[in-house]
Amino acid sequence: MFDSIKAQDMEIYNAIVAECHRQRDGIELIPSENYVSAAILEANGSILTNKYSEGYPRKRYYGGQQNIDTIEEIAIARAKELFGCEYVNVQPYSGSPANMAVYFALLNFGDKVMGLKLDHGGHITHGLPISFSGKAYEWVPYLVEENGFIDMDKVEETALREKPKMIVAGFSAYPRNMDWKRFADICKKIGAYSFADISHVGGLIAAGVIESPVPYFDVVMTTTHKTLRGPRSAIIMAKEEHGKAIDRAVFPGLQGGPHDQITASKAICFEEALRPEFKQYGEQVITNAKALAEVLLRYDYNLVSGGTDNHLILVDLTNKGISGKQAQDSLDRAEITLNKNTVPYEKRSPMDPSGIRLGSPAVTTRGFKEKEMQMVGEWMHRVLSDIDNEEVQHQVAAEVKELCQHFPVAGTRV
Ligand code: DSN
Repeated sequence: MFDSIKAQDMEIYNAIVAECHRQRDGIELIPSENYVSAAILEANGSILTNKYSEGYPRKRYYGGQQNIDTIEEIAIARAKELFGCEYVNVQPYSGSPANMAVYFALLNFGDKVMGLKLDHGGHITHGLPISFSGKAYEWVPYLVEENGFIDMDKVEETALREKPKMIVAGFSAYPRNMDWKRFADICKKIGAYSFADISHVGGLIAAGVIESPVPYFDVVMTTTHKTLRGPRSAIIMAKEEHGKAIDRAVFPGLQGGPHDQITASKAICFEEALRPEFKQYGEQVITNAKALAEVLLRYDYNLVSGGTDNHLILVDLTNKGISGKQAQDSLDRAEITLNKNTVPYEKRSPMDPSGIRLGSPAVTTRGFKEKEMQMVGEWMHRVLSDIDNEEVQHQVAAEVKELCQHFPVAGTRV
């Protein structure tokens, strides 16, 4: 593999090979990451990257679109079948630009929007003051309670008082199910747009293992590379009446030519997610997250909200006397990758926060089941309870590598 790169550019070749080894030999617990199939890798690296195709199928600006139109139409049809949506735009480059397109389509600058506060599990694009979203719109945050759950009565109270033009229901670090119907009902009550950002749980919704907001919401956005296990990208789904505004916002409003190699990869990803095996995958992702949560609870780790309903776990390490950064760094040396994360009512800084965020999508793809998740929990505890002990870290790394040999990852054999 990578023979042409090797012949031409040893520096990049060496870095790719090292990354293959890292992905192959280590345990990936970042809940927004996953391993794509060999077919998706091939489409991603194909000559489709050479083409420009501004516009939409049958309505393009440049010539030579016969194959690109076919690919985009297939991607649209499969996304509609997978999520049961009326309309879909498959061109957004990724989650943040997709959210920008939704706001650009339906809001005016300065409009009031409600979103889950970032350190309570939200996302940068849900109104963080230093992001485009925070600068372009007026945000009223909603929060999780001290128990880690969103109180929907409080969300409703805030919405009735503030009358936002849109409510964003979605998260990047909330381990519990969201009450989609209640969010949509609140929006109806005040005449606000309902917008669900399901990036983290898009694959679990596609698999039918957690409830979908699509029937209730005006607009739903998902990235395609997290639990959905496709290429790095996003799609925007909506009720038919919003389709034109969203199309115009994506192109020419915000983007130029779509990345056609990614559109093809998305089409392949949707077909994979339509298979019965993907439902089993979704079920196992949740079972695995719960199995890991159980081990951590047994060792007295403080899980935000006390556990998980989905693929992710948020741990507040304050009672362990270590920070999220210390935990991330030590586990990195043990070949267990996760990310430091702020926790609700955070008292530390985002670069050295109190928590870690971890999850099961990637390890489930490579075949881990409950037994392996228990081993992961035990390894994590060994490292975290002797945080500076490099010998323990190296010992765990060796055991991790041995286990990983039995669970191959597509595209990493070099
Ligand atoms: N970076 C993504 C995550 O890890 O959740 C969100 O954009």
